[in-house]
Amino acid sequence: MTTETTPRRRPATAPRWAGALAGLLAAATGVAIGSGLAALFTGVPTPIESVGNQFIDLTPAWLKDFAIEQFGTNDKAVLIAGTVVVLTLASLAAGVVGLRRPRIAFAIVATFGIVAVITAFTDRTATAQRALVLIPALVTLVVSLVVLGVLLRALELAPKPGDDVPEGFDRRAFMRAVLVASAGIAVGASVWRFLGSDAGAASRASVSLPAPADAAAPVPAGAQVDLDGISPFITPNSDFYRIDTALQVPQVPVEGYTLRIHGMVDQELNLSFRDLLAERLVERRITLTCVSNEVGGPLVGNAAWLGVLTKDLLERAGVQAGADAVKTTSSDGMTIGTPVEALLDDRESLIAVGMNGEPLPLQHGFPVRMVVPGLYGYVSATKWLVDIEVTRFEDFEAYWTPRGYAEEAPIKMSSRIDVPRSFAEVPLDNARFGGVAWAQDTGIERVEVQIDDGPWQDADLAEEDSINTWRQWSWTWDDATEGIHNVTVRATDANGETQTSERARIVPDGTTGWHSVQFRVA
Ligand SMILES: Nc1nc2c(c(=O)[nH]1)N[C@H]1C(S)=C(S)[C@@H](COP(=O)(O)O)O[C@H]1N2
Ligand SMILES: [Mo]
Repeated sequence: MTTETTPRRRPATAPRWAGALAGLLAAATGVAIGSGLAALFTGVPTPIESVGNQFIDLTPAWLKDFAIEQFGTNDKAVLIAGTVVVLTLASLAAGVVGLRRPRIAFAIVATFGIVAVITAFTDRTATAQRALVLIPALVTLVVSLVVLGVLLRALELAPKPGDDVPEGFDRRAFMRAVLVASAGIAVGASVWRFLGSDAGAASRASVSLPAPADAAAPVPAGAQVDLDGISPFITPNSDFYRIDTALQVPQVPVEGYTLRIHGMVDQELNLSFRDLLAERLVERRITLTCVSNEVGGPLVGNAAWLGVLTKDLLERAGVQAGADAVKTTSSDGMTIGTPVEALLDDRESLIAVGMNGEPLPLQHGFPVRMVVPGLYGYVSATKWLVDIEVTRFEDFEAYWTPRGYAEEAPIKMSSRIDVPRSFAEVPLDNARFGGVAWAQDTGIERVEVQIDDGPWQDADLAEEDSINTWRQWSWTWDDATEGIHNVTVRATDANGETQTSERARIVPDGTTGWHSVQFRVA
């Protein structure tokens, strides 16, 4: 009698595409079900978001500015897409390798799952309980491994009955598992997409803001230059630039919202959203600017903000001697440091609840944010604001400080050409130019333009709204000549300072230099 032995090592393997599919489905099922689960709760990021958030926090300043420059406000979509591409490639590869060496496949998939768990654990944006935040990541890890196991098993080559030559993989078992995994993906993705928590949006829809006790005066008629293509004096909320570290827009319902003011104060204050609305509300137009704005860039906008004067609240709390800073924290764990002086002096810094007549849009900080005239957003404009600690600069580091940015950063005077756009054609008989200039907290006194290497000529200034808002300018080139030309702009503030032509980079405290645009007169 002879003993038949089945070879231990599989002599041949199922086709590579089947292995690749197994890997991909394993990862996709895990991620989809984990994301569906996360979406059901408020303040629980999906595994991909947690990985992205960790990536954002590890991103050095130069890479962040490169990303903003390359992708503008799509930087977040690009980050998510990049994460998905890496995951897809790794899972395809894991599946192919898994045909021969299943352990390596499990190791690859487990590594990604563990990264998801770790990043969920450290995710500063999560506002739900940590245990709840970990569940989607753990589920992603387990589901991916199980699906991988089932699919690879079905791909093992079975011997022909009564023969030791392998017949092929178990096509039926494989197809069954593919169908089950696909159904899991569909369910997870649908829950994530359609049943996701929108607690912030729902809450916002229920908010109605009282009329301000002290409304902003109407915009002076002369503040808006009549010129096609110039930025509107008031930036509509939908066009307002958005910059933050939030991969998923924080959902902060007003129900249960508390703003805590504490630290070096005589009396700690805890204010609900309702308490804030009951304060003396003022409306002020203030031009917000991002430190990452390149010369001539779009990261600046002007809005009417409704809110409580920071001064009113801080004076009530009683700022103690020796405090020089305020550390503010958002619901998503972002921190910002602001000189306490800027919140107490008469520039009228705000704890804002409204933007251009509406509750703050979710992306712009609903329900509460800070707005400080004259300071770049990263040192003043905390969105989704929940905590104000009066302290000293030497006692803390705000989010961007260890990433290479200055601790204090007043907005640098700047001017921008809106018309013409780069390489636009300008009519010979109506060569009009225009744009905006800003020197918040000081005011713009003069704007000059230069054609090619010609003399500097005074532009017409639109009426000033306030020293905290940008000011429009326009200019007509009466003796325009055909051909390609260059226009450059520079501003002078109310102190008589003129913008320097010297180029400064974004890091550590904002750009300088003159904006130039090339165009053709025809
Ligand atoms: N919570 C939070 N607030 C934040 C930021 C952020 O990343 N998180 N970014 C700041 C920066 S860098 C800027 S320029 C302004 C931008 O405000 P906006 O998006 O409403 O234009 O918000 C500031 N407030
Ligand atoms: Mo910014």
